[in-house]
Amino acid sequence: MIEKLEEKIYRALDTFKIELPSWGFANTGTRFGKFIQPAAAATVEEKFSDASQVHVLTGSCPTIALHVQWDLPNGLRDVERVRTLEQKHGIRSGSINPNVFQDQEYKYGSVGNPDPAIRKRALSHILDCVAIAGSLKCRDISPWFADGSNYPGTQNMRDRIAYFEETLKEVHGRLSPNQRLLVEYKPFEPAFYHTDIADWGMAFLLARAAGSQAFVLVDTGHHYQSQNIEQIVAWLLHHRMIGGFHFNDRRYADDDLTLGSIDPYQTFRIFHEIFHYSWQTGSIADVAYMVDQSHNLKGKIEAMIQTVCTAQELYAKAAIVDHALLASAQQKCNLIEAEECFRDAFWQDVRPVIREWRHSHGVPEDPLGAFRESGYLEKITAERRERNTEPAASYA
Ligand code: RM4
Ligand code: MN
Ligand code: MN
Repeated sequence: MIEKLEEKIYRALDTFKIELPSWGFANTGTRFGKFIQPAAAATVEEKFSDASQVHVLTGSCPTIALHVQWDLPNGLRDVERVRTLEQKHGIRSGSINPNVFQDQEYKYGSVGNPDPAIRKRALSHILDCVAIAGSLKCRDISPWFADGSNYPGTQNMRDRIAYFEETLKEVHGRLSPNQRLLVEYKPFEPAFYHTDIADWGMAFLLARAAGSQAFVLVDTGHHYQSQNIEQIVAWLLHHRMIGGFHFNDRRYADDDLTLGSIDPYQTFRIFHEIFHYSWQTGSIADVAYMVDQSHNLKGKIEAMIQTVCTAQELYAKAAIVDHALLASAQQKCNLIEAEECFRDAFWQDVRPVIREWRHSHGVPEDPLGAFRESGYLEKITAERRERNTEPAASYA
């Protein structure tokens, strides 16, 4: 029995890759202020360097998500530089994130803006992102739209749906056959009355309208309180419309807290849906696992290592659910048996097996401890301290 669990965990972790966000290594904060960290990354080179530390120590984070405006401010002209960084730091560029929420022009929206010139500007930026993704050989273009309005009656919501459909179709038309468009939703913030893509249903319909290479991206922090996220995942799996995740945890809103710090059972339940789907259908769900967290109080690299380790633990727990037993208990409506089978996996201490797995893959058994001993933090603190006295222009 023990042997079998180990095998399941090894198999699961062997293929579990987690993408890190470049913006998670930079100085960020709340709208009330930023607490500057002397070791924060300010350049794309520093972001690559920090992300590569997490990969070296965990062996599970071979890609870094890039925000074009922050990381490739000169667009395609910065691609060569990024390629050099990929080589130098041994990690690749992952999802390419357009940024159509920060410029003054986007005050009343980007793709949903009533002004056709601004919609065009947003489209052209997203198309640049498709081209950047193409030349960096990245599969996913992952836009998040801040579009919405703050007061009832001030915008035509139906018109804006049509604008989104139109633009996303155009973007989709430029994808190469291996690329995907991931449509992310968020219920509110920065818009506080209506948000154009507020939930998974809207994202689903827009992705459908865009074309067959468009899928939904689930950011775990982008839901109302107590929403059943695993049920959303189940629906998206059923329709083969799930493209990926932005992982983080939340207590109140889009809090960007460390995954599993508030509700690890939630993450376990999401992973379970994915494993159970694979077990039942015999097909692996093609899901991109990405972190979307900005830690403004915790040390950024340490928090990322913590996140990756937590994700691995919860993924491993979901991998050891006895699917056959669970399915038969569900079929017979043996509620206690089903629930205990489920809970049993969640409460297993998988950490000793994960430590062995790490050992067998030549990475430190304790990535956080190894990071603390590596001296990397002291080195970058000394190098970056002087420059990091003012907040950088990043709002993640
Ligand atoms: C948003 C959203 C996006 C991320 C930005 C920076 O809240 O989660 O995925 O790109 O933040
Ligand atoms: Mn996100
Ligand atoms: Mn978010």
